[in-house]
Amino acid sequence: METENSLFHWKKLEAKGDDNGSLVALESNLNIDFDIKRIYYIYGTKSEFIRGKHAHKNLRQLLICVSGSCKVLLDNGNEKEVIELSKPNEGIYINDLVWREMFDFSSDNVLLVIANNFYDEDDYIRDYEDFINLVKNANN
Ligand code: T46
Repeated sequence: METENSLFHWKKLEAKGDDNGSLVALESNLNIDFDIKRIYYIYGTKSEFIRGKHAHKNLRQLLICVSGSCKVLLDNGNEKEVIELSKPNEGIYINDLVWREMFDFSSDNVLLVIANNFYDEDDYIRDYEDFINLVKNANN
């Protein structure tokens, strides 16, 4: 499935292999549409815990559940959608100014994130009202 909207863009990743196993390779500006500056992964999140709860001012990321599953709520201040990530050969690109919350983590979940920028706490919008005000200003 290829979906592109203002909340996210589905990315199907080509897996090499057969019934014996699979391999997915991710390469800057080839099958990843930016220069990869940072890779991190999230694991061991309790199923009742909600991660994220923030947006970014300037960051593009690809989220892939390489093990297990989790749900992601995406909110651009005008519309919201919940999607489930559960396949290691597909992911979602998320742009800046999209509020995200990750929840319903399976016990075996490993969420891999590939980012086009280094970690910068100043890039985070952690207050929902601030986020809505920034979206309004960006649209004016
Ligand atoms: C995002 C979602 C999908 C670092 O030191 N370096 C890093 O690169 C990151 C991402 C985090 N950290 C530190 C900051 C906190 O002390 O790791 C701790 C946990 O980070 P945070 O609570 O921001 O993690 P999540 O799971 O709520 O959000 C993360 C990313 O921060 C965020 O950019 O879009 O995953």
